[in-house]
Amino acid sequence: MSRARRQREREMQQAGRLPPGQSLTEKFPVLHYGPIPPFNPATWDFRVWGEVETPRTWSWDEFNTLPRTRVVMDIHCVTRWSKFDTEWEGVSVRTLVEQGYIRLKPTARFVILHAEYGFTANLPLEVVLQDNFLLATHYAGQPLTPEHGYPLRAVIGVIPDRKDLKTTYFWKGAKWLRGLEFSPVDKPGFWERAGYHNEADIWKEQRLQF
Ligand SMILES: Nc1nc2c(c(=O)[nH]1)N[C@H]1C(S)=C(S)[C@@H](COP(=O)(O)O)O[C@H]1N2
Ligand SMILES: [Mo]
Repeated sequence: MSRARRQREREMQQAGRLPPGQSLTEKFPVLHYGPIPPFNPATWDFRVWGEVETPRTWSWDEFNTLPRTRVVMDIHCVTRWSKFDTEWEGVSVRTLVEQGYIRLKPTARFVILHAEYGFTANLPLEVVLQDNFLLATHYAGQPLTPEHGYPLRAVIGVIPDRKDLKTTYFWKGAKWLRGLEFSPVDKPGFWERAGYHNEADIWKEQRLQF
């Protein structure tokens, strides 16, 4: 617990960037259930299905030709650490929709994130289409490390000064992501079924659900 860390934490609090019950970390903790999956670029694919006009699959090479976006945001873990000004690069779902790579049916209302080993997380469609949700391949200018989700993970965080965007705790950012299911109905994911809050709003401290 360094002086510098506490000083920065106070600054973030005064700037209105520290959600209730959180504390600032300069590390990047690793949290997940189960083992880290291997990655084989020859067999990896990314699937989009459900309430879309055309279900599709991208290979790893194809995924890397999609339009790219860089976002800087604050991430907030339900285990009470917050990390500020983290830099992510990858693919924006909104861009994919706007540019016609994904054509949504009007019945699409929720997105189920599917990761390796059957892990899922769920979010409302409007959150997935926000600027603070990204399918990330890079963190801080480098490819993701295996423990943080290489080759692809979802991320959601706060873009400072964008209080209009909904932000959830970081667990909704599925690591080792393999696909998006657009659904007419909500389907609670792995942690949500284990008792974590379905909405997970960081400002309302929606941590657990009883
Ligand atoms: N595939 C997968 N993704 C996951 C999880 C998991 O168990 N499996 N855990 C989530 C949880 S609980 C958290 S807090 C974040 C942690 O991300 P990090 O390890 O990069 O900090 O990943 C999320 N993504
Ligand atoms: Mo977590």
